Parts: sequence; structure tokens; C-alpha cells
Amino acid sequence: MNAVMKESQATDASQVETLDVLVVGAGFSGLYQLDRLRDLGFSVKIYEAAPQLGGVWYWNCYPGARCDTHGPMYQLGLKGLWQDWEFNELFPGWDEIRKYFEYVDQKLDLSRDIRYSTRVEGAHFDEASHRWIVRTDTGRVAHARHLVLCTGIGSRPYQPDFPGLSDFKGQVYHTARWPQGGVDFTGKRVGVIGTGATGVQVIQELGPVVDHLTVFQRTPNMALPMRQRQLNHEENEALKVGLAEKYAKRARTFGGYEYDFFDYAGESAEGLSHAEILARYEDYWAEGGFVPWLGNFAQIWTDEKLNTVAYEFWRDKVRQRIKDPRTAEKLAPTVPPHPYGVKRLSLEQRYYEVYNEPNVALVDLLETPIERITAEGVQTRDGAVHPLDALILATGFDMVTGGLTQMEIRGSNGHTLKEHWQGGVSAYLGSMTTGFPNMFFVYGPQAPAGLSNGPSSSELHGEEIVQLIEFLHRQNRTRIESTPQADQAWRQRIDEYAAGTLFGKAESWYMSANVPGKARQMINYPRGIPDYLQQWREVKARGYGDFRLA
Ligand code: N01
Repeated sequence: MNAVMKESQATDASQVETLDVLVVGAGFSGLYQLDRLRDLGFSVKIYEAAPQLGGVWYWNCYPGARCDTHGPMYQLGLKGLWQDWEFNELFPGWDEIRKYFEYVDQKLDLSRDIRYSTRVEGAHFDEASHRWIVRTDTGRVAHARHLVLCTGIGSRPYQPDFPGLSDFKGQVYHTARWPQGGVDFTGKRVGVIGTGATGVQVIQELGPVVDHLTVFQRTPNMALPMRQRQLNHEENEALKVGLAEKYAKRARTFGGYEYDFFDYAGESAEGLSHAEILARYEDYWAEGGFVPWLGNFAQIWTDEKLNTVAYEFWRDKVRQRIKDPRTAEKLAPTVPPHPYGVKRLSLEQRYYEVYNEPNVALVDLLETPIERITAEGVQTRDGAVHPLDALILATGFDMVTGGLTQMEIRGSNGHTLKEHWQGGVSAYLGSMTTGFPNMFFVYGPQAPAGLSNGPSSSELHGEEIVQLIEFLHRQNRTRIESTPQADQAWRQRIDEYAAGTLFGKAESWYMSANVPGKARQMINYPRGIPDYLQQWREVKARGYGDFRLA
């Protein structure tokens, strides 16, 4: 810590700024914090590593990258911004979402308080002043009363340690660090490792473009039909009817969407016959998007029998679209590889048809795992070398915590956040952790984050942080901290709930199981946004007394 102190003291004074709040990250969450806190009169800045707005949408500009939420609901509800904005597609792509961010910037005049191309490298808490001293890769330093971390859930790419990767003669790309100018794969032999939400999008986009595509699949994705469509002005206007109410409804639905689990409306699958359940599934399927998942029965997360019904419905729908029975068995196996919906589903437009094309091959890594990467391509355990000109790693992220722990943030006891969470995360209300006073997470660990619509959580969770900072200011409090008891109780609440579900039966990032060495635990708040906001209401009613205030 002393070294850090010296480093910050040695910095050129013109590079130091004193702030009420420093926000890290200029995605949905960061922008909401900036706008709200600035309106309340706080001095606020955002430090953003990218040269532009957009957070995850800046880095993830791989072919086919698009959001899995209807455009009208994939916006901030703030200040009626949605009234003057139109997307050209129901599920907008990364380039349109970037334009949306530019629009928000222009409307709210945000960029004047954002330091772009400024990566936060570390921070430490100064007990004398009750401030965070934050250092960056540009030499700029902030002394901030509050540090609000809006680094998103997918900001640190995860690249498995494939032996021989550096021997490969072709190009290697990670989807989350895609070249901004794009890549031309015409006439190339391309390999994609990973079939998560990202892999599915890349694969369906590149299949028709490349000379040959080899997909390396470990776990099949239970992808759902996106039901994408183009939107003209009239359709955009029609989608705006009732949108204000839908924004209000986000606080009352599990995932912050305009729809909810069927049984959250007081109904249950129990009174329905098998045929009635299937009829309902046909409706969900026709609607597409995440409706067959987060509009399903919540019971599918706890009731294995009902879950199997949902899986078999999905499997049978998908298999009709795949010509080769062997490939069909790999993409949609007879026996579920894990329960339906407890690992992130993807939305697809033509994913399964891609495998009917003669230039696309599927390699089942469960049958024959990757042995090593050679100069020519990917060698699997059966001895085969799959020749490639380019290799795309769609292997995901050190989800939720990676963006936080990659910064050297030292708390009041001198430990880094990474050390603090070595044995697993505990973060009270998904917002604070003991030993790190005046530091908040938005849309981060143990909050609804990954089980919710991003913009909804950014606002609803973000608003709780805004109100808390405002409260501290009004009360003249300069220090707030979570307690070990509150952190542990929050973790226990999540662990116990998750233990009663089927989430533990899948190796997924929801359970922090996608990165070797990470402590296995449910990393999102799995009880939905209304329950989450209720916890905040109760804490507020106690005058935020669960926190240690000074
Ligand atoms: O990452 P993932 P992602 N050898 O971790 C495979 C959000 N998102 O970037 O499943 C071989 O889900 C791994 O296999 P397995 C969304 O929240 C949103 O796709 O572990 N394969 C898996 O197939 C999403 O959930 C959007 O067996 C290996 C893949 O790589 C989250 O980001 C779009 C491997 C990783 O899948 C992450 O999605 C995209 C290895 N050693 C992403 N290691 C939209 O809104 C990993 N894999 C549209």
C-alpha cells in the first residue's frame, strides 16, 4: 500500500482530480450513475478504458453480435429517452447499439465528464481522508469519496490455456477483443471454439461466408428462436405504445423484462395436463426470444420432471431442423446434457441450418477433446488435425468478478479485492463488501445482473446506489462499509436458494464454474428483481443501519 501511496503522491498535480464520485466504466450502468449523480449536484467522472461509450458493445463487435432483448426494452428508461429513439431491428446489433449510446450521449451531454482511453489499474482507500485514491494507465489520479464500479459482467475475456496456441500460423481472435475494423474471412478455413451465446452468433454469421467452418463444441447450447425482424418507423411507433408502463413493470418482473414467469402471476403448472403444458409451450415458441425461458414456469428451475418436459419440447423442435441424425444428436441430445435453462441460453436465427451446409463441420469435444493447437490447426485427441487459417475463441469471460478483480483494488486492511474473494464472493446486497468502504458495485456479483435484462438492472440497482450516496451526503457521513455478518448472510441467502434449484447441475458461469480455479458458487442474485428490491426497501426502512456508517 505504501508503494501505491508513493506512486500517487509522485504524480503530476495537474493529473489529480478530486471528486465526490468516480465511476469506472461507461456502459449502461456507468452512464446512469453519471447522469443521476450529476443532476443531484455531485462532482462525478467516469473513467473508461475504451475510446468510446458502450461498455461491452465497444469490445464485442464480432460478426453477428447483437442483443438478446427486444430493442424497445434494451434502453434506459431514464428521462423518456426512448421516445425519440428507433432501432431498425427488433433485436439490434452491436453497431446500432453503439449509435444508441451516441444518441444518449448527445441528449444528456455525458462525454464532457468521461475520460476515455483511461484504464483504472488500481485504487486504495485512504483512511485519513475517507477517500479512494484511484490510479490509471494514463497517469491520471482521482481522489474520490465514493468509487462506483460499473465494469459489467463480461469485461474480462477468458482464454483457456490451449497448449501450442502460439505455434499456430494463422490468426487467432477472441470474440471479446474483436478488431474494430472487422475481419474478412472470405475464402478462409475458420475454426470456432465455444458455443455459448457468443459462439452461436458468430457461427450462424460466418457459416455462409467462409470457405470452411469447423465448430468445436463442448456443451450444446439450448438456443431459442430469436424471431428477428426489421422495424420501420410505423412499427417503432407501434412498439412505443404502452412502453412507459413496460418500463415501470421492469421492477415487478423476475428479469426486468415486460413479461414474467407464468407462475409468478399466481398460476402453476400443477393444474395443467401434459397436453396443456405443451400447448402453452407452442405459444412460447411462436413468440420466441427469451419467452420460452423467462416466460416459462419458474418451477422448471426446481422441478426436474417439469424441466425435462421443457427440454424435450426444445429438443424435438430443434431436431426437425437438422438433416444429419448424428449431428442432431450432438446439437440436441436425446438425454439432456444438463437441465434446461440453468445455463445461459442463446437466441438464434439460422444456427441449426448452418450445420446442414457441406462447408460446416461439428467436432464434439466431449468425444474427442482438444489435445493441442499446432501450426496448421487444432489437434484433437483422436489424432486428427483440423486445418485452419483462422481460429476464433468464443470462450467467454471471467464472468461477473473478472472485471473487478483484474484491478488492484486494496481495501482498508491492505488486501486486494482478488485476495478478499479468493474463497468466493460475498457482497452484501450485491453492492458492497466488507473491508472496502465507500466502494459500490452496480450490476455486479450477487445482484440480479446476469439473470436480468442489463439496462433494467443498471437503472433499478443503480438507483439504489444513487439514493444511498445521496443519503450519506445528507447525513454528512463520509464512510460506509458492509460488515462480515451482512456479507455472509447475503451469500448464505443466495447459496441456500441456489441449493434448492437445478442450477448446480450445470457447469456454467452462473455457478462460476466456467473458469478453472474459481470458487464454485451462484454468482447472481437468483430470486429476481422484485425480491432484490424488497431487500433494499427493508434496509432503507432501517436507515441503512445494516451498514457500518461513520
Ligand atoms: O461465453 P460462455 P459467451 N475448451 O462462457 C466453451 C453474455 N452474452 O461469450 O459450455 C473448449 O457462455 C464453453 O464450453 P462449455 C451472456 O450473458 C450476451 O458465449 O463450458 N470449449 C462455451 O461453449 C452470456 O452468457 C450476448 O462446455 C471451451 C463457450 O466456450 C455471456 O455473455 C451475446 C473451453 C463459452 O461460453 C458469456 O457468453 C454474447 C475449453 N477449454 C454474450 N472453455 C447477447 O446478449 C470454454 N469453452 C446476445
